[in-house]
Amino acid sequence: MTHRPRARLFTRRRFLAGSALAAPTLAYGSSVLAMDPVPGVEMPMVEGFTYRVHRLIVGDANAREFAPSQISKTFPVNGSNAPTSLEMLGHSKTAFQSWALQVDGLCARPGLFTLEQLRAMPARTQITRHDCVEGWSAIAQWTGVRLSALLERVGASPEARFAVFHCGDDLIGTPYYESIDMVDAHHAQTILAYDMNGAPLPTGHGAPLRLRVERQLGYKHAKFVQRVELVSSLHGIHGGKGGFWEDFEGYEWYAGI
Ligand SMILES: Nc1nc2c(c(=O)[nH]1)N[C@H]1C(S)=C(S)[C@@H](COP(=O)(O)O)O[C@H]1N2
Ligand SMILES: [Mo]
Repeated sequence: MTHRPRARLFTRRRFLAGSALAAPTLAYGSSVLAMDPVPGVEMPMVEGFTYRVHRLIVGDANAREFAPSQISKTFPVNGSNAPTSLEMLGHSKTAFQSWALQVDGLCARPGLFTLEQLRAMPARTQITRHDCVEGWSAIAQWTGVRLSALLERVGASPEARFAVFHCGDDLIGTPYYESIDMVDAHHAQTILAYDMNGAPLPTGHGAPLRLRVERQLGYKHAKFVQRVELVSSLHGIHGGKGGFWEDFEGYEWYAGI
């Protein structure tokens, strides 16, 4: 995979940062700077600033949603195009009928959830734009279980600060994984999607289940999710930076757009 510079995103970030500084009250600006960055995540200054600005200015606002007529005719498959775990490959041959998502870590009721069970839980459908760091975007409709509903079902503990998504594929011999904080985990548009454009998620796009975390860049949207682990710190997870590309390429953990 080649990755191009992110000129457009930095421009957008400068705009956001600029509007923060231009805010009428200086007190507001300084409260942005005084906010704690995410404990346990080392953030370079620009990333930390983006995170703070997003949390304070964007708040829990939704990412833009689009009309059905705006759905892209083609949506690229990027990164892995299939799982590599033998278990998941086996399940893909039987339409994932006996497959189950594992949810564990810091919660009162860890458990396994079949696709049927996930489909019976509170769902959301949204038409959103996926922005890849490599410079392409595409619009699709996604339907999935609200991550907040799943966290409620397992009784996530107050100590849980991050949701880690372990995937059934690997790149360069390491499983893909990603993580988000509880603000994004509880966001209305954060779903584990099982349908894309009204049909079961195609293999290349992450069947049976992929994360949609609409206010962040494409690499945060973990495909082939087989386990959600609730943790208080990212230190014990693989390289400790909270995601595959974060560990291997130094990508930002907070990829807000
Ligand atoms: N498990 C897994 N998830 C992944 C990737 C991957 O290689 N493996 N690639 C990421 C990247 S960089 C992007 S842009 C999107 C691509 O999703 P798509 O194939 O549905 O376009 O998935 C993200 N999630
Ligand atoms: Mo991407």
